[in-house]
Amino acid sequence: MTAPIRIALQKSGRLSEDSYQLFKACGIRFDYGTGKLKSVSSNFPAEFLFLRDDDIPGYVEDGVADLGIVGENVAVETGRNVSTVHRLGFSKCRLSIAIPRGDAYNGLSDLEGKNIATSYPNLLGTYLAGQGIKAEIHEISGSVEIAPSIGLAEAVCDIVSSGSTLLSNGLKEVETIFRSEAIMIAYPGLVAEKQTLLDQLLFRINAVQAAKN
Ligand code: PRT
Ligand code: ZN
Repeated sequence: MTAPIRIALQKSGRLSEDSYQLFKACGIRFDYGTGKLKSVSSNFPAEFLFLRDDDIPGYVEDGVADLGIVGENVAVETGRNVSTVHRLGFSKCRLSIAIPRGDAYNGLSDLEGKNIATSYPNLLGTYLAGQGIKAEIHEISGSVEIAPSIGLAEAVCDIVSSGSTLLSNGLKEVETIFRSEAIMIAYPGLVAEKQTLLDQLLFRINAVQAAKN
């Protein structure tokens, strides 16, 4: 019997519902939202692990999970060695630099020497280095948008979707450095049997996406 393909999904957050709905649309049934950390599909050789999104690239790099769904922002930031096998088109957002609404902004050189708070030090560092800008990157794990108002930083670099969080914190978006959506990642060394299951899964996902468009 073929070993099931192991798929890591976000337990609870902005990726969870759309990830579940994607498998449902593919006709793959499993228990979801029961608080369990693992669920086995009743009609496809797959088992699902429910994890924090930040941990998913590491599980997939190590081969503990064969596949995972994460935001591309998280996949790139963690720098793990995983393959991107499909772009899923949901959880779209951007990573942007924002500054206090009242501050003047004439271009990237205005960020030179500034202290920028972010949870994405690698993505921001790579971007600034590519643009030849030297700034201080202050890594914080959450509530990045309040950093300027409490004097912790002069700018922020955070995920933006509607823009309302920036607005309500008195900030304005000045540079978009990365555009993201949910992606499916895979362990780069999948054995042939698992690759066959992945191919079957991707065939169904493509059909679901084609039917939507
Ligand atoms: O608990 P766990 O660690 O699993 O989840 P998490 O809290 O780290 O992540 P979660 O569920 O918030 O986000 C998962 C993924 O969804 C992110 O990595 C992005 O790829 C994507 N995504 C899409 C977003 C947003 N939209 C989003 N709006 N991630 C975060 N936000 C936050 C942002 O950080 C900011 O605080 O929402 C706020 C901005 O939203 P707007 O609409 O006010 O601009
Ligand atoms: Zn997270």
